Amino acid sequence: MISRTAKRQTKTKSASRYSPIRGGFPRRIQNPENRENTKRKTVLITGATSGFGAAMARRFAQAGWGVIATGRRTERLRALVDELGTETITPAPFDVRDVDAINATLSSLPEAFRGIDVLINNAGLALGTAPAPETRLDDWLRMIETNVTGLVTLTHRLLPTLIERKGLIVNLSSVAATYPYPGGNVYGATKAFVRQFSLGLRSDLHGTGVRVTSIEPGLAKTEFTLVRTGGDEAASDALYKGADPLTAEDIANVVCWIASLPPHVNINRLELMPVSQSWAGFQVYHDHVPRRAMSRHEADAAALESSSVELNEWRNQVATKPDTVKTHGGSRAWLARIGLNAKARDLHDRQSG
Ligand code: NDP
Ligand code: 8X3
Repeated sequence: MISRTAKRQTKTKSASRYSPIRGGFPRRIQNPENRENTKRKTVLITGATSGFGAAMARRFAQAGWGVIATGRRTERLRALVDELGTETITPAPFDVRDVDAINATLSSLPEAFRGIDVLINNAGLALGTAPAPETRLDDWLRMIETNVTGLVTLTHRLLPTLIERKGLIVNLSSVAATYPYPGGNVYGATKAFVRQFSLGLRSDLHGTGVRVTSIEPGLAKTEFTLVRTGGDEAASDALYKGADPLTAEDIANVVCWIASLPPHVNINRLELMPVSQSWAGFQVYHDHVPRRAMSRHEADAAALESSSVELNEWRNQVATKPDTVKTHGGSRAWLARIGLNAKARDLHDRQSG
């Protein structure tokens, strides 16, 4: 006959084998954070190949969740699986704009990852910082297809399972949804859609037990700015340098906290910024001052001046090797985005006499 103590020890031992990080039986885990031996929950994270998404994959794995990681860059998904283990995370590579790929991938998930409790609609991007008349229509359409159409497609596909499991939907909106800035045009509008869609879903899902949250971060250092500027590392570095921006881990911690709240608590909207960021004033157009958009080089000069890069060195480079000059987005919009409007205006005024 096995004594009570021995029984307890056997139970504890087998529970500890179910470490979500090292592998083991995936359906029932001991949650390292609340020490409860509960049925493991599963989260699907879009855009897990970089930034917020990758940090969330790690954070949820650490908290004992099963993670379905999506994104287009399969080699990065593979690296996450190597890091976290096949029992904890499964890759689901698809482009959120491709409905057939979404359906095919979700239909062939490994059995242990089929019941999805939390959907995190994180995949998204901004393209460009130019004012509306100077943008490329293709960029606008791609932002809408990814940030809006992709997000609603996946949400629609997963609603039945989320309702059945009284799940949670977390949508990545942005401060750009609420506070317009020059050059934010369609990006900000897609994020306003995401915020409003989240609130609308809350209404429609009333009584189902499904929770919905819109997360609205400000400046956060990820690959976001590299993507936005078409790979301009100098612009990305200048934006984050000395600003102590939010990190991907900050966002991951917030989202994981939301997912771990008791089922009767819904965070509707959550806006967060780094302490270094706050709001600037309105811009006023005076009809007696001629409107002249800053040239790309003027904008760069102002950005560089303010980001403590050697302006003279840069001017020299413009004069001698203009083709090698890295630009910062090429418009006042970029400066507004990084809070340099006043500097830009000064420079503009000085240069135009
Ligand atoms: P990153 O560029 O680091 O990550 C974006 C992720 O989205 C990547 O994993 C990328 O994966 C994925 N993605 C982009 N397009 C597609 C697509 N068509 N299909 C599938 N996946 C796609 O940026 P962040 O981590 O910063 O951004 C995450 C979210 O947070 C975005 O929605 C962004 O708008 C929002 N946000 C970001 C802020 C910031 O300052 N960083 C602030 C506020 C909101 P892959 O390329 O492999 O497909
Ligand atoms: C990203 C934040 O301020 O660059 O959504 O638009 S911002």
